[in-house]
Amino acid sequence: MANSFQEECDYLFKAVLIGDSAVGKSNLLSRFARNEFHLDSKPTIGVEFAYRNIQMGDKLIKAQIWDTAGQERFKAITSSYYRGALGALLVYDTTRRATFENLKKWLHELREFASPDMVIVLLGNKSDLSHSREVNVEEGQSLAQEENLFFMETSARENVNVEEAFLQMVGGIFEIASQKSLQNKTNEATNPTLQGKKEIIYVDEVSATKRTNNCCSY
Ligand SMILES: Nc1nc2c(ncn2[C@@H]2O[C@H](COP(=O)(O)OP(=O)(O)OP(=O)(O)O)[C@@H](O)[C@H]2O)c(=O)[nH]1
Ligand SMILES: [Mg+2]
Repeated sequence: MANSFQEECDYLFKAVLIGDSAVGKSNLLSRFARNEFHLDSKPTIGVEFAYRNIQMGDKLIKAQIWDTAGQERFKAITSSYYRGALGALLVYDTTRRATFENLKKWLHELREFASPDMVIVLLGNKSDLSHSREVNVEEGQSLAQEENLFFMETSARENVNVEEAFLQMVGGIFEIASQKSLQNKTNEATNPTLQGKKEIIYVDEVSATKRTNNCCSY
């Protein structure tokens, strides 16, 4: 049986997880990709990937999600990490104010390395730990409003809003990709020399070597 990577898709979207160390990035991803949660997970070293196929209308989307360490010592990989990414989940820990204060630094990095029309969802994770909360939901909401981001509080542990967060991001990317595809079709109609040409833009070297025949990214 084909696994989710081998299955043919209409779109391949790359997205990244970012945020300070131990905010729960890897557990959000393992919850979304495999419905797993680990209380004793180790800090991520280097970069890891996970895939999940998502049906949106009549299109099958393969979401390729990149996860890396929040620790400063892994900063050297930054530009390749963001290359080709169309979405980001920016995560802080609702029980550690410092991770919320550091969001400014992450937003600065996004502005420097990411595409300007990237879909960004801000996530306040560990909402299950209400007794040790240090950041109110209103603070998250107001930062998101100021910075023009989507926002949600999540719990990877209790599986609250995890699916919703990833789907919001993928849905946002899909909307932009559909608009671009419509625009390309309009251009083809007005410029006959473009007709029949299929545009395939590779996300990065990794997906270029591994991609299935029909996958393309926008
Ligand atoms: N209570 C609770 N704990 C969580 C939640 N999400 C993650 N954790 C715990 O927080 C710790 C760090 O989680 P990770 O997913 O490894 O954090 P990370 O952001 O990937 O960290 P780095 O890889 O170092 O950047 C682990 O002990 C997890 O079990 C959550 O929603 N609720
Ligand atoms: Mg991690």
